[in-house]
Amino acid sequence: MTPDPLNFGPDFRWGVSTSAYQIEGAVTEGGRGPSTWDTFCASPGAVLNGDTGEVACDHYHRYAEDVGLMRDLGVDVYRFSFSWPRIQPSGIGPGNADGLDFYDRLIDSPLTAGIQPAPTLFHWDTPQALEDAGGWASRDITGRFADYAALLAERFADRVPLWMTINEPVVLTLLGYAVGGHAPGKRLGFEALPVAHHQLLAHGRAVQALRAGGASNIGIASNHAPTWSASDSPEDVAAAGFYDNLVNWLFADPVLLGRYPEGLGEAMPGPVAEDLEVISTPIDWFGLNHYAPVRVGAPTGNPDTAATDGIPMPDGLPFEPRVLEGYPRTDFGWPVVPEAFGEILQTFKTRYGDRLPPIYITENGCAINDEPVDGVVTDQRRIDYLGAYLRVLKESIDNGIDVRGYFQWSLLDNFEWAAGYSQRFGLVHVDFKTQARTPKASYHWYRNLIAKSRE
Ligand code: PNW
Repeated sequence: MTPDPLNFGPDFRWGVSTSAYQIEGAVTEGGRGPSTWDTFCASPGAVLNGDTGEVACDHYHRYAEDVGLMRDLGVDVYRFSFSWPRIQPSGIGPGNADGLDFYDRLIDSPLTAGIQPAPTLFHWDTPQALEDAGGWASRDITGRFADYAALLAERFADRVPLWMTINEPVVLTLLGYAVGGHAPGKRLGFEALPVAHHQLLAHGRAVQALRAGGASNIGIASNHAPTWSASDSPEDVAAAGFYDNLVNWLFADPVLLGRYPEGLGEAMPGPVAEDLEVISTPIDWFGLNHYAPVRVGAPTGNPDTAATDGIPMPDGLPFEPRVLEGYPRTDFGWPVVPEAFGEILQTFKTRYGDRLPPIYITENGCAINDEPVDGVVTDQRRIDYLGAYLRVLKESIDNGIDVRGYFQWSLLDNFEWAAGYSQRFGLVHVDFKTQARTPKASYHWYRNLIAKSRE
């Protein structure tokens, strides 16, 4: 009998991921302060159809039902994020009692169901008051973030077995501050590079504060994908190499090697050498979010082949993302390229060698927007996607890459940032009018896969 290519064995940990602003709603309840995403959503034209996270999946009130869905799914771990403005409404000072109480419930409820809570400290919803004081462009926020981490450790370290500091610092840097497609909507171009440094420093300071407060098993959730050069020409290869440094190694090298890729450290503010010591504070595991590879060439300005997702780019960039032809696409238009998942894992192993801690896949998934028909959501294309990506993951593990767990993005259809509710990443369909939850075919498929791995 051939072994089941999707049997990961009994020790592999299965999970689902969510984030606070994308699912909680209740943005004015329990003393929560405003976040940059509340502000961004209120700005006309910023989010598709004027959608906002005001209600989202109403997870703030319906978390118990959602934990029930996870229990029936059989996952080992639930990745969610703390909303910083629920804990500290203006990003500073003592913890807000109602906010802390909510996260007590969100931690205790999975634990009671046999699921380990795995919170991320920050998934892009910066307290607006901190943004008004300079946000991630200002070094001050790193001290605020360390205080916030200390407060969380003090309250939750006894019950949280797995921690993540920051989600996808590259996306906040580039979309939030360089090109403005995400909150806070700044268009600083390369002047946004300090935002990367401050998030990395905040990460390092938070690792230290969490440990000092008794927390252990700490990682980061950083997204990475291969950069493919548009051709073998020296111009394209150089452009792709620059882009690769900017989106991948700018964020992983400082954490894992204590240095910036060539040419990028010079752009950073502060005592960079000392900061790198803090940034490279050892972590226990590296969380990798993976979606799709990017093809990049030298600038041509040809609008037919340049791919910018409709976001106007700053002038004079030394690279140009290109449309990646020849692959199926998700409903969001992202190419489906399972072999790129294996490639980025292998690249991490080669690049970091002994410095690479165990990996968790902290996000992977796809927007497939099937709606219920007679109460049934037959999202076969999501099953095909997950099957193909998980096969590649299993091969990578068999080839010696130390991956300990996988979190599918996402449990629920949710607020997909600038795309609003138009893109559905969930294993569970959410009717945003009634809040009815309907597990999709992919939910039943994932449940079966988890159960079989444990046999
Ligand atoms: C991640 N890109 O965002 C986030 O962590 C999630 O909150 C989000 O819902 C999920 O992926 C799906 O989008 C990304 O441009 C945003 O390559 C943009 C990119 C990748 C991930």
